[in-house]
Amino acid sequence: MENINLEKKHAAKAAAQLIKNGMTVGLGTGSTVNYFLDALANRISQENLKIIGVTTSFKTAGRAKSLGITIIDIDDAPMIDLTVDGADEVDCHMNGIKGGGAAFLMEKIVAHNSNRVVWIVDSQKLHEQLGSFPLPVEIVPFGSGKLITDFKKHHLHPVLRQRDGKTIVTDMGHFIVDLVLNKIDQPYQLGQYLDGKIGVVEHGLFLDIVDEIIIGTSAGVRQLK
Ligand code: ABF
Repeated sequence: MENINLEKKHAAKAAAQLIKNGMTVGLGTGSTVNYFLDALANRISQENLKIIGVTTSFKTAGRAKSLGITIIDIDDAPMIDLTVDGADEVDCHMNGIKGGGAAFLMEKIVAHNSNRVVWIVDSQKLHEQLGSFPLPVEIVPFGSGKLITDFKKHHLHPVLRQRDGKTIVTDMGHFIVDLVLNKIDQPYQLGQYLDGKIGVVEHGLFLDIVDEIIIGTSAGVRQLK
């Protein structure tokens, strides 16, 4: 576990070096991003950088504010120069699965409105093929039972995300269903199918979105571009 955290820290510190004075930065969600926030806060204070943050979750907003990072609403930001976020799984085609942290709807909106998107991941996140990580799908609570039944009919193996027996509700007030697929042969077709489903708000397939993936290693980092 220690080695994974070292890899996360290496990736996070490398991403913090991409930040330039005056930037508006999209701040992702997750433990790797938390290391990025620490490194960013250090740079801001040591170099007196003027940075504005746009967050992807209430959790990140709280952590960023506690670190003294100025946060604004996405609609008050003319443009997001660079978004740094984590991921649950990435492949060599620069596609990924996100949503283990239940923030992928806001993450996708922030990424979509960013000039550049960089993911920071540990080496365990890189897979030959997407799908070993269950695919998160954010759904509207109304009619969720029927939607889950429909997913079952299509052999998508849906599991309603719960914690301690209680259904998880996202920052935006929706439920999450995780599709246990093991492997995804046709990610683009699956993404189009989910995009068209009534009741689906967003899914965790991030296809053709990221510009660079920084993979932490025990000795440093390597990049996928
Ligand atoms: C977030 O990064 C989520 O989409 C994803 O679950 C998380 C990865 O988590 P971690 O960095 O803690 O491994 O953006």
